[in-house]
Amino acid sequence: MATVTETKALVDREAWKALAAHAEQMRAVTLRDLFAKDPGRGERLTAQGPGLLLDYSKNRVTDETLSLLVKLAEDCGLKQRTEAMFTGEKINVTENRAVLHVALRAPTSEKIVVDGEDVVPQVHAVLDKMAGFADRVRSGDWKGATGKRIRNVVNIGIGGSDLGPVMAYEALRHYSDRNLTFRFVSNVDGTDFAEAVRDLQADETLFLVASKTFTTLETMTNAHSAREWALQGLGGDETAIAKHFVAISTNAKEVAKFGIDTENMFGFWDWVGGRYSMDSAIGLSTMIAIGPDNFRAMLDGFHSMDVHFRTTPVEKNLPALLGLLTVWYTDFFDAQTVAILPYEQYLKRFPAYLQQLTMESNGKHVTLDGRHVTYETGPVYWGEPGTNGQHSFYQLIHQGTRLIPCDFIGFAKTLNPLGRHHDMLMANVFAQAEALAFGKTAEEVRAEGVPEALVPHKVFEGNRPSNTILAELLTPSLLGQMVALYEHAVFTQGVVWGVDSFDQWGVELGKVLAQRIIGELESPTPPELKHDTSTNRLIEWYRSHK
Ligand code: G6Q
Repeated sequence: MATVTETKALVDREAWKALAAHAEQMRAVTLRDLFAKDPGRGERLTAQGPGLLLDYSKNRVTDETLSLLVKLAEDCGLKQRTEAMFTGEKINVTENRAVLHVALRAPTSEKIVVDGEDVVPQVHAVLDKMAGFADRVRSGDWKGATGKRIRNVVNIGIGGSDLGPVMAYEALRHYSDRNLTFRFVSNVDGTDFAEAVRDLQADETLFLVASKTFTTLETMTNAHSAREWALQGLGGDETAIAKHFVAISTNAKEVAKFGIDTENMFGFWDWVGGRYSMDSAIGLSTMIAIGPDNFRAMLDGFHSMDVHFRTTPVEKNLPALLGLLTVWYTDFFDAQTVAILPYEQYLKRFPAYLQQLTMESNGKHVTLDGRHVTYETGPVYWGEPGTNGQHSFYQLIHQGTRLIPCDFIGFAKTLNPLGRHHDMLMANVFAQAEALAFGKTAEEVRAEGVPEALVPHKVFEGNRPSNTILAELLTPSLLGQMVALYEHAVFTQGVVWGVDSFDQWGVELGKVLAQRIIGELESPTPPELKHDTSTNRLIEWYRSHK
């Protein structure tokens, strides 16, 4: 493990202590008051990114809060840590790796050196290879074993090798080739694979096996089932497989062992974390769907947000502000969750994508130097596209007992203009944020003639914070910006909390235990079970009922 210099504990920092004291005063301050006293607030507390506007005025913050948060970021070394990331330092200390998803979208003019090698030319070589392949599939030039063109593309992967591709495909569906069908298989539950292929013909289907390690249980199990399914559909001809399987991996040896020609392997590097990999070769399904030009536009969008994050002062820096506001509520207002509420149907998988990005990154209880934290770290991220959520869980956000900061995401234009739909959709974005912030007092309710007994039920306390993120139109470039916005917000939080946002040791234990239990479930004779009595009993129940 790389050495970490022990740093001052977060709670001992002056800015942290000042924030804690300031938070006590802020508890009684309402957004109604803040807006009433400051007519310029709605204009002033906004920040403009490359293609995004962040309105953070409906947060329970004052100029003092913001300057203390900025000070905290500075004291925690946000600037230095950002430079360390962008220049390829091994900031993922527990895995001794550089963290260079920013290199995946760096233009050819940039130079980023890792272990003595400039990685930018390597990135572009893979992108060119992907583009060549994507063009061949899209044009019908790439033929299946029976000479038919490919009509279906099935991505097999899980976690970072699935969530990004699914989210991006859904988000950019408008730009996709509608003659191709895309499916995504991730779960080891056989239903996922069975349902994904039930209406597909093997001779028109291409499988992309996406796995950085090429050893992941779920992905390899699904890939082997896909191989059998394809063989069956192709008349058992082993040589036919080459035309129907390609791999996306860093592990050429395992790819070859599986039987995929490494000529048809698209590589990436150990400095790309799974949840930061949708813009690497892991995005091959995205590139086949939307075409290389659109994919490159998406990368340019990512890059523009990278530049914004790296060069803009914290007080005007969208990702930094977003990250710091989450620290504010998580650590000083006991907020446990953040709701992601995109008012854009194409972003329906965006909250699920962000769940991994945020929670796998900052769901940590020790600092870089291994000390147990004495403050809260990563909150739970969740959400659904608007307006659906309004008819289910928004009740709790408006009138429940918990503080749930919300990120509303909306667009000026829709990709599917249809009568008055879009104005209605956007009216709801603005109305929800307004209602959460300002609520409705008992007097206002009474003035409507509501019977006294009902008044408390109809009161909205307000003072519930939200960000509103607006952009003109959902384009590939905009999606890149949006993902990079959250990537760097997560980074900012990780820097303040002093955790390693790039490892994920927490997923290991369950995997190891499952490996042991698989044998016990499959054993023809009753195995000797040495778990706790609950687990033993559950295994016995399963064995006797399966
Ligand atoms: C993400 C994690 C994890 C990973 C999956 C799939 O940051 O590392 O979600 O992406 O476990 O791993 P493979 O790509 O190696 O199959």
